[in-house]
Amino acid sequence: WADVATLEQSMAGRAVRLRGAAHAVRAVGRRVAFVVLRQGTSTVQCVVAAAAGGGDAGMVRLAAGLSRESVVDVAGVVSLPREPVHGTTQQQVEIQVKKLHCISRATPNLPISVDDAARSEADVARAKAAGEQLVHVGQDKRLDYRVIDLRTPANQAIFRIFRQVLLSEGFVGIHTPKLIGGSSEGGAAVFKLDYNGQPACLAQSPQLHKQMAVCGGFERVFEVGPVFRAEDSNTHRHLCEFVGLDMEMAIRDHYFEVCDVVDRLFVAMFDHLNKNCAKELETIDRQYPFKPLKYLPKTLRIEYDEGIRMLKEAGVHVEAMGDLNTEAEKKLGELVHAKYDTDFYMLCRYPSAVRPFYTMPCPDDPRYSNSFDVFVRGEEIISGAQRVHIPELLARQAEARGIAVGCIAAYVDSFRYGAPPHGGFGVGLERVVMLFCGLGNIRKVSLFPRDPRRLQP
Ligand code: ATP
Ligand code: AMO
Repeated sequence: WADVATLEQSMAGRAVRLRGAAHAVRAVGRRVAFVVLRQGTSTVQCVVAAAAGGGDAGMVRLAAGLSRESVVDVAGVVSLPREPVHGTTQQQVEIQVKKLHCISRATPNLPISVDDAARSEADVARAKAAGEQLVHVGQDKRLDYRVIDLRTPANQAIFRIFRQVLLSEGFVGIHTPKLIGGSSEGGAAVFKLDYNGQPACLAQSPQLHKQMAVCGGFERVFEVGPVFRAEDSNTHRHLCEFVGLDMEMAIRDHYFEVCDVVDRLFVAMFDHLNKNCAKELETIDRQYPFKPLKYLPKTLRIEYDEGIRMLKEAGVHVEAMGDLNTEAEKKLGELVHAKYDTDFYMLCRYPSAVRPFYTMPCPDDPRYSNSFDVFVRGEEIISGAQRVHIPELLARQAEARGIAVGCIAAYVDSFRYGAPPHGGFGVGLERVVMLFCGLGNIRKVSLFPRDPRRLQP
């Protein structure tokens, strides 16, 4: 079996077998049919021709009758096209087909076509201005028929990037339970369920268990897994189920050791994407144009107070010692971009009052905390902090926020048996991809999005 993506002109004359989707089918009379075969983001034109004796007329008929998106096998010989191939995803070779089999026939009345779903809004607008009729498929319809929508080149590229790059810094992969006894973040946004007669919920984060793993002697742990949030309103960046990358590590001197991992992980990831995924990024840019992300070799770190000062100077009303709302965060992103020429930065030393109960207060001023958020283009992708490893302080902080210590007793107790100072962070991976590629809506980067209204497909 050969891959469409690796076909090249030097392979001319070689026999290959390919399996792919019939992206387009065109018959020319009864003697020739062209089938554009697609695998992932690549396509190749297959030529099905009847031999002079008419022996292969049946194969031409079969090809001409293929419905789009049917899965087909072809066996044939690589040849050079008569003219250079147009179209950005199509290979500069053709396949002269000797054998053709239809493996799975798609219904001839597809609810949406891949080409229609793949059209950029700019293309549709241009066609409309020129008086042409181009089908535009809205987002809801695309999500209803996600299995077809996922076949668009931009989606294929988005989900190839998604799984890449994890650090090789001695972190151990763990799996924490997703059925837990209560909220892990202290908020109300949990999906409740019945656990054989006990109240339970879907984990809002691996927070408590990743910390307990560090208490269990694993110095550095990470998890990539589902995170459940019963969000009650529709935004472009909230899902009810998303993929979280969480890490937790013992620290020696300062919580900046955790921030240093953010530096190494994300700068390496952005470099890797730009260097090794240029083709995928170009493909995404073709349908959803975006400006390349600006980032510095070492992440810019600004203190919360400095961020507040910048916003106030720009005339933005912000509450002293309060959380930043979405609008203020966006504005700060613009101010930081203008001043420091970066779209990627970290805001440190948040007020303790706006952080979860497990966050370590600053040793020099407990009104502030050893915590940070990281932003891409003015939107949050990461929250992180040093944690409280002193059980008495942890219990006090939980109570002060109205959390019954009885419900998290096992967690608090795990710090009574010797616990190293530690910290970590959580990243929303859909947000990273959405913001790196300037995609504007988290639904575009979630394979099967679960938003406050959508539970299908
Ligand atoms: P997290 O909740 O995980 O910390 P986040 O990005 O949701 O991450 P929040 O601190 O919850 O950040 O919210 C930041 C701001 O985003 C809020 O001040 C609010 O303006 C806005 N926001 C958060 N959740 C919603 C929502 N469900 N609907 C509308 N706006 C929201
Ligand atoms: P937080 O609640 O900020 O922190 O979540 C961490 C990151 O997860 C992403 N995120 C979301 N993505 C999509 N849809 C949502 N509804 C959603 N909510 C959050 C964001 C956010 O930065 N336990 C801490 C992390 C830690 O301190 O280690 C936590 O869960 O990108």
